[in-house]
Amino acid sequence: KCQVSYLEHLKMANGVDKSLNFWARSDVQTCTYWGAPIMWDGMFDPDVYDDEHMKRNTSVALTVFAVGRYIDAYLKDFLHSAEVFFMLSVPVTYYVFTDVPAKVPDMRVGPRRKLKVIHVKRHTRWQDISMMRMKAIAEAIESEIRHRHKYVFCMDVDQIFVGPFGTEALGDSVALLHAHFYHSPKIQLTYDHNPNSEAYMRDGDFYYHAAVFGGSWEKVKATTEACYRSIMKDKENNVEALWHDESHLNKHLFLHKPSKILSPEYCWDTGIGYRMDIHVPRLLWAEKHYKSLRAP
Ligand code: 2GW
Ligand code: MN
Repeated sequence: KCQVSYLEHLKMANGVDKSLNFWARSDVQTCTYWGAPIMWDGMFDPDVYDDEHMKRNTSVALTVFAVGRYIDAYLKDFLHSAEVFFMLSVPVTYYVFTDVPAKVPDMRVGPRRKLKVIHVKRHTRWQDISMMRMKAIAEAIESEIRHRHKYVFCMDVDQIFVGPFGTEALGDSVALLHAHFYHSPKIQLTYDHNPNSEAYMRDGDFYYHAAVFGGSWEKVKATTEACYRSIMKDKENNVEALWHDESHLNKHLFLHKPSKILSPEYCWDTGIGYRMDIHVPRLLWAEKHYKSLRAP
């Protein structure tokens, strides 16, 4: 399944990723044709990653948006579970973007962890709430995050950590395989198929889920800025990509290949049912209450 040779792997996997065992899993694809590891349980020793990142004094920013009804519906469970499972070996700052700072749970976080609240305005259309995250993240990286953290992860709030989501997930540019499409033939991938949109794609590598992406602050800044620019161009042209920011993210990551990919273990939907290749679910989709949450 791997299309690059043993030597090429060792050349391309830098630093701590050299410790990966690409052959530990024969049931799934563990690397891309451009040499990026696809992280499946069994391929890595989490302690090796923790030791290395502790040595390097790595610190991580985790951005999450909770606007309107999503504050009460999801934020508390997201943050509480992140305290138990998200990158416990390194300092972490949660950046919570919200329209009502007073409603952010007043919680005590672990000793090397911080919670910062950033006030954002609430867009009327939910599509804009989702898409405009790109702009707000880019601005927060520029004004604050880049001075404090080497890495940034950006996540949807409607999910719950249920297993270790550790430093093995860190990399220069990190994307996640969408749980619904990791076995799908390319023809079924829901890229944007409208040639008038900036997100238009005729071909792709994988279908990435916008619920989790990350990387060095430089790469995440470049990615979020590029997506925001494309979103605004689409607005000028009166088009909207099929899956909003996710379509733009997929286009960007097709043109700028991620250096590390996370398996759907890192964002699993239990609605799919049992899958033999999902050994350790680490983050789960929370239940959607579309009727109440998406009502006008
Ligand atoms: C979004 C849709 C409908 C109604 C409300 C909202 C909404 C989203 C909201 O009222 N308040 C809010 O804070 N959000 C934020 O946007 C929140 O962080 C949420 O997790 C994120 C994306 O919306 P979500 O999770 O409802 O959309 P999904 O799970 O279908 O997300 C995928 O597709 C989106 C684009 O349509 C994004 O690309 C997202 O990253 C994908 O996971
Ligand atoms: Mn979501």
